[in-house]
Amino acid sequence: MNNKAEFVSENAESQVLTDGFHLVIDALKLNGINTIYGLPGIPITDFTRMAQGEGMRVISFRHEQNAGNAAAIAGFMTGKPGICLTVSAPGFLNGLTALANATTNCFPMILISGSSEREIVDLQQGDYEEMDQLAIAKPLCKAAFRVLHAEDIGVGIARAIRSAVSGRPGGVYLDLPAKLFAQTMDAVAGRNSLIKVVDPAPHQIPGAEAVQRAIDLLKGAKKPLILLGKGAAYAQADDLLRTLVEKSGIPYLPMSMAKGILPDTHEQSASAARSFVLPEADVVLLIGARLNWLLSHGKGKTWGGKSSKDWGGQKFIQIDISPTEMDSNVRIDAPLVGDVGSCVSALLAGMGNNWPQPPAEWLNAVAERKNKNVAKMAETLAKDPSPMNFHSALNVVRDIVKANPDAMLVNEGANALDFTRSIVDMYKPRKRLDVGTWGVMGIGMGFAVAAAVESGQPVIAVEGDSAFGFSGMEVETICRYNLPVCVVILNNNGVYRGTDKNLSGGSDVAPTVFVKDSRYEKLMEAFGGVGAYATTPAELRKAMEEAIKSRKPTLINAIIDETAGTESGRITSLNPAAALKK
Ligand code: ADP
Ligand code: TZD
Repeated sequence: MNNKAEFVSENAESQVLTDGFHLVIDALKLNGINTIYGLPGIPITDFTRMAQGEGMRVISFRHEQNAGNAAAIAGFMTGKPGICLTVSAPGFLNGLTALANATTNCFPMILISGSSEREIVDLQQGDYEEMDQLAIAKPLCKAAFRVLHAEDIGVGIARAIRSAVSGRPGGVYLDLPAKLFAQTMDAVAGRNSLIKVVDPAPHQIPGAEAVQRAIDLLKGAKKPLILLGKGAAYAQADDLLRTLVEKSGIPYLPMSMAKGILPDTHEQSASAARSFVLPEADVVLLIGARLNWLLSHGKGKTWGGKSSKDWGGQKFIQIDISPTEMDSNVRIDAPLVGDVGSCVSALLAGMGNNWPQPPAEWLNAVAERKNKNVAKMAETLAKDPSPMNFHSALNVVRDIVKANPDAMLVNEGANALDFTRSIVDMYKPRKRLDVGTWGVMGIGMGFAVAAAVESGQPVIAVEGDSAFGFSGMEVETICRYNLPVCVVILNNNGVYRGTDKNLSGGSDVAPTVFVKDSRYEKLMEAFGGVGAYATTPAELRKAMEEAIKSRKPTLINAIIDETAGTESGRITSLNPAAALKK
């Protein structure tokens, strides 16, 4: 194995050569990409060693899906594509779920997989880990490329970067056959073939007419509402968004991963009055948020419609970088196509200095509903039931996040997700990372690793006990890199709850039930981290405080009432059997 970026060929005297391994490393570094999340094996083992040798951070995982999730969320946090590196066929497939999830969530990432000999794959002659990976990846990502020649590596990486971050961000697949890595070429020609991508995510400026249309609609509103989505968080236009909200005086709702763009304690936040403002609002300004299932497709009872398919009568203004997002579910009266920063700047310029505040009647009605709900929640949080329930445990997490607003919060589960989202306030942008558009389980430890690596801040991962199981083995990774991750498992002995019964009366437990009183904390202890067992809020608080202070990998097994929680959390109605009960 050659560890040097350039070397003198033994055959052609004095010609300095480079190879495919180093051209890939150099191309990534040239574009400011210095971290790889992956899992070694043929044909990329040497690549991982060399990348580390060349000063890149190579974070090695126990399963590719977790490496892929780490890369995806690194992309969301930084706006640069996160890199996931896998071996061929099975490793590639393990990474593919994360790539598809990244694309669905508009997170920029590049899945780089080594692949087998093209000639053998294409004739289907049964190579080691044979698979036509490019064809399989294509429908699941934004773009897919294969590089066959060392001199094309620069172009391949440049195209992958641009595809991942320009326009609507997403996942890109880059296929690198084993033979490519060992190809050599003249070092100077190699260096010259690399591309430093200029302006990878160009601003997209909205048209003047589109801006005026949006302003006219907003100005005439009696009950305006702003909805911030994770596209707004991704855009890193935090100051502009805050100015827009405050200058307009309009109540706003953050979607889950948009929490913290403005602090959740902001007086214009209408989160605590969500079910009141959605059906009541007459003009809704969507910023980087799709009208998908998470927003009931912009219609139905949530929006004041008479039945589940009816339009509620409100008008929509939508800021999105993707023109085809408009009208995807309901009519968009004022589409504003462009990047969030450019669109919000244009709106602010058009609003001028004397923008009228929304009618006091509307603001008072929102405030009244909000205060009532906040008081109700405070009452619930003040209770101290034994055993703990979601509220009493999350009241502790809420305090810890308030005291540590720079900490990252990772969150997955069903009830563990829904309750955390509504109870734990966020104070800064891009701090809350969760299951996203698919509601996918398994992002937990991958996100936690990347959150720690990319931010350097303590990470709190609030996990349902089922959710944790999908990526739990990565606690070894967390210990290996000594990351300041505190995993809190809200343990109620099963999927959703731990109390289901076997309908046949047989001896197997119900499909949703786990081993009772599992000692998850011992998993962390097995690898040298800190394990804690908490049955009261006081024990949980103490363990979390210690974890944040010490920055030691910690897993707290927080024992929750096994009857607490509902089927699928807040989306019970999406279970097909719910229709039978109607
Ligand atoms: P949420 O789940 O928080 O509602 P979604 O993932 O549904 O958010 O929507 C995010 C939207 O943001 C996508 O439609 C995407 O095209 C858009 N988007 C992503 N980045 C930008 C950006 N920089 N400027 C404008 N829109 C963006
Ligand atoms: N598999 C994948 C990849 N994603 C999923 N969303 C599911 C399965 C189904 N599922 C949910 O939607 S939530 C959940 C599963 C298995 C786990 C809920 O149990 P939990 O959380 O212990 O994590 P709560 O707090 O007990 O509800």
